Amino acid sequence: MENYLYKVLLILTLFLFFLVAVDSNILNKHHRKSRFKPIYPDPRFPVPFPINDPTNPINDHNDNNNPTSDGGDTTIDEEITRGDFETDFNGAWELLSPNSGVSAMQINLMPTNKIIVYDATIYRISRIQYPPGVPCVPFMDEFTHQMKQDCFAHSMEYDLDTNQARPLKVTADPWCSCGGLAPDGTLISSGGFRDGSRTIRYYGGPNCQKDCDWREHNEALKEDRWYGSQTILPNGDFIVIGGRRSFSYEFLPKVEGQITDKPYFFPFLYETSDLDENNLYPFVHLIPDGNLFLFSNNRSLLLNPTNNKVVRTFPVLPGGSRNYPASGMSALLPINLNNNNVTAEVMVCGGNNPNAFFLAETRKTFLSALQDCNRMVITDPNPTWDSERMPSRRTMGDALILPNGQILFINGAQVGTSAWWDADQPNLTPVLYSPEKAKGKRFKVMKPTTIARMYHSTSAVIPNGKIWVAGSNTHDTYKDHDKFPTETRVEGFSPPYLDPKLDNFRPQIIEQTSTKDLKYGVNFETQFSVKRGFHLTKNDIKVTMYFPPFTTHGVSMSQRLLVLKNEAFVKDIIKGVFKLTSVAPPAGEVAPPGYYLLFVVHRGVPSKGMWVHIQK
Ligand SMILES: [Cu+2]
Repeated sequence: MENYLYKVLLILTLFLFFLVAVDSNILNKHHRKSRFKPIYPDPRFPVPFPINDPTNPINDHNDNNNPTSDGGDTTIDEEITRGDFETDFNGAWELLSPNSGVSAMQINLMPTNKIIVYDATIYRISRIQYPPGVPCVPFMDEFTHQMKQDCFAHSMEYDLDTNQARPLKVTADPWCSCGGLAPDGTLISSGGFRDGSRTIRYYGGPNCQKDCDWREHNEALKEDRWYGSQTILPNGDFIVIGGRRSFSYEFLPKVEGQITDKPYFFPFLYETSDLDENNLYPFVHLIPDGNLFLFSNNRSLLLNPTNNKVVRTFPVLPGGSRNYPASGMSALLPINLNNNNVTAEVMVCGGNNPNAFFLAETRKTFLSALQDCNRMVITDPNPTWDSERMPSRRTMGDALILPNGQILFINGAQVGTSAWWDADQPNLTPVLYSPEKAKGKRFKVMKPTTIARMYHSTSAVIPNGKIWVAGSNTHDTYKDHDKFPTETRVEGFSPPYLDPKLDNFRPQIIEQTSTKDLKYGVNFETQFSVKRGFHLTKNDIKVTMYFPPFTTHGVSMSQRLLVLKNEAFVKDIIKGVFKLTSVAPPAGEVAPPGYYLLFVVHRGVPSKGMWVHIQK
């Protein structure tokens, strides 16, 4: 009997608890619609995550239709897809280095967190000399016909941790060349000017661990590659396409020190060359079916790099010329691997009139750069260009894909073209582009810089999510005093996602317990924490992988961002750790082998990048 009474009491108690729980849930639901702020308990006991602060100005609980905050509601539906955090922070600039020694004409971020920079050697000057013990380079002075010594470094390794530059030695002129990061972490650069026009140069990788320098192999290419484009292929090899009067492409040798096999004549490059050329540094994007999208001047096509056949052609992009020297920008939009049919969409923006270079060169008349920005889904059966207007005109800009999938247009000028002294009115104002937003709402004007970054300027996404901005030299030498002096200053630009107010929502990858060696198509785990991530669900998190491009002349070669498919999501509330299982990209066509920066993105707010490596 006593036993029976106990049981009844226990059931009654449980029932009461249940009622209280239901009631508080109803109250919570009311709070959601109420204009009154909910009252928050005093966090007297240690809790795994800080309790929501209703005074925080960040919209923690917006949804796609209603981006206004109603305070710190805590009832979250697992199925809800919430929009990205909105912020009115429009970026910030800082000076990272007052003088990096070498003007950054060509750059590539390395998995060592160093940026390899090189300029042309033809100037025979920079702002940093070889250290003692490194012999100078003898050269023939073209004006005096005398042999002279060049003791200036034209390349350097920029350390992102210390912002210090270490001079490097490059001799065969890599002026207006191209390059890319090989799967083993070697930077491979090809082409250049005169003695460097057929050079393949190597830096770092397994052949060198510490204090590396360039390893140059001259006459390794079959044709001159001055203003050519280099792109990584699904198997990790490189193709190098075009260059001045080189209407062909070739495949870089698989082994360092060997020479290429043969050039493949490619009429498209000839057909798209006009009086001002306007077909140099063609835009090349590897798309997930393994074909290469090639854009030159105003035309584009799809090339199969394994059988060298043109797969299809695309509609002409009207409005002007897009490649060097008109110098527009292009990017492959993020590849979303959550879609069943993986599509590929490209964008081509800015540039100038086909005659703009001639007028700038001969009359110093600088035509206004183009202001249009165009997208095309190239995997569509009947693709067409969809055009919009950028907030400002831009030539010689960079189009960088940010870790969260936004595109940043940065650097360049508003009038004129590429080449020395051929532009004016620097475009000091970066523009952020959100490709997923509705047309008309995609562009956001950022805070301007004060330093002109025009011809021979560069920029790069670095692991902390900032943009490294350097270079700009509109002269055939180094000028200290000029309207546009030769720039060796390095700036850092923080995009809106680095708003300090978003820091509590920023994921932090726990590198020790996260997978860094990925295999195609195989699930892998990333662990991370978020200070204010108590209510985080799988839908709030994206994992992205960024291939660090080789950037020069407004072209970021091999640049791509992949949005991975997430499988499982486990919260270990006690430890404050999230464990996310994602599917590695399926194949080299989607993600060529090599090093990528992996980011965990929480509703648009990216973590710091972690280096991962992917292969078969
Ligand atoms: Cu150039």
